Amino acid sequence: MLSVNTNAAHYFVDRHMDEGRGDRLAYVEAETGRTLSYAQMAQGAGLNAGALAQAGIRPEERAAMLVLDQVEFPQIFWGALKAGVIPVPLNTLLATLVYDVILRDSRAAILFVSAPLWDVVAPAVAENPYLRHVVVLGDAPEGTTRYEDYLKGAEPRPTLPASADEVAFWLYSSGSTGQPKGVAHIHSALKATADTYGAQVLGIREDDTVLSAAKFFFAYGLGNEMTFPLSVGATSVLFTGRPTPQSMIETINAHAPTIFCGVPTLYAAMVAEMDANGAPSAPLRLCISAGEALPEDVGTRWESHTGVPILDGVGSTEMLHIFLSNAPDDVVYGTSGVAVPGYDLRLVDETGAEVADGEVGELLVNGASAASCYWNQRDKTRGTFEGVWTRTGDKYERRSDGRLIYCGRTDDMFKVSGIWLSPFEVEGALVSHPRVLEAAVVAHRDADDLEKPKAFIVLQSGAGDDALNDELKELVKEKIGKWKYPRWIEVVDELPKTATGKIQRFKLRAGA
Ligand code: 3SK
Repeated sequence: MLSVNTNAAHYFVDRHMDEGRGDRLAYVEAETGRTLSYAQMAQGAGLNAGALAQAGIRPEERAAMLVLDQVEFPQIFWGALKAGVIPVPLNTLLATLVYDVILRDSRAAILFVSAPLWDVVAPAVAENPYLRHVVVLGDAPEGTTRYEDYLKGAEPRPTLPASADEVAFWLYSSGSTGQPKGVAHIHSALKATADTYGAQVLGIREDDTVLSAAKFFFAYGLGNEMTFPLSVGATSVLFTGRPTPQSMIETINAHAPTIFCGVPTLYAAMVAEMDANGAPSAPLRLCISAGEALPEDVGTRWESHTGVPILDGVGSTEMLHIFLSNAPDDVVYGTSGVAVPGYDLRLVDETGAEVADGEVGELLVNGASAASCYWNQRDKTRGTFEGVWTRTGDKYERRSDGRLIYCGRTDDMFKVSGIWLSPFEVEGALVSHPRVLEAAVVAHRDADDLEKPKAFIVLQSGAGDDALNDELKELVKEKIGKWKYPRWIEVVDELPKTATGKIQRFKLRAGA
């Protein structure tokens, strides 16, 4: 009996050749104009699979990828899956010390690195006992191999069979408070996210073009510009540099994507840019947001500028993509929406009992895209993956209409006068002020050693003063409750964030 190969590379790459999509455009690089068709991607992946074998990299060994968003990324990634080698895309914004930890922890046997990122990883490579090959995309420093030379002489390889449950790739979670954790994902998880969020929320189609500000190395970006478009034969525009409001608007105008994927900080800055200089002229079909909750005001202003809603959603590296979201025909800003079809959600208290509507509980999720474990971290694995349920560490409240409201990370919540306070709610009120671009709220002890909210704010422009502080305190009192106003307000140039855009409140707490 003929059975379908459940290696994910078969579905996302090889299948398009059998179904006649070879000439379609899979990727275009916004800054350089370089392109990659579906046929070129399939050929490149086959060649990469052969090159790994030629270099002596065996199935289940790890291939670290410190690679920018460029057309080589999908070829290396899928080439590894075809060969049974585990690609480990790395956040391109980390420090040398963190690369050192990750390269040792993963025991990667080969590293692919984009030339502009070489200097930051080089000291970690020099000390590493496991790497047998270092392949550089671009000018190769001494002791490394140029990508083109590495591919020379390799014979293209077909896709090895892989079971649906077999580990396919890892992502390191950004570790906002601790050591990075290698999150191991199985082959079938990729298709599971495409079949659920990709098909049933985005409704992604072959004629879509996606632009994602989030890069490949982030689970959010991997879905946006790899799994979802490749599930239907659509096109992705790759933006290699740092996304700024201006560069994103220019790229939207130049490439006319139908789907734009951003994060709240970027949307807030783009809305400010549009207030000054107008909206992009190219028409979008849909916009999505994740990483942290989207402030209501940002969603409303974006939609009034562009005429297109932002679907705010929630995902995690552990669940691979979004499992809780607003839907295109059902957007309520200020809420995270409802469970994505295919996922079950529960809100529980400290004892594990389900909380009632209107009460705050930790969000647990059950779905086919859950990771199989954290590599070599048994306690953390057991603390997060509880049977079919994955703990998110996020606190939510369910409204009577079934929509969930974000209340903060489990460890960011605190009590004021005995009542739980959600930093996120106070932040939402603060950013509704036209002069406030971003806000973060943490607990700070007053003269009586009691915890009260303290706000750190980034202004759109200009400096803060007492009058503005008084205005903001009144605004919070009026909008969300008298006891919730920040007793202290500090203006800062920027907020500390993980590379994926989540505010690191623990850093503010430490210095608050
Ligand atoms: O942070 C999120 O909301 C997210 C969404 C999709 C995939 C991964 C993550 C962390």
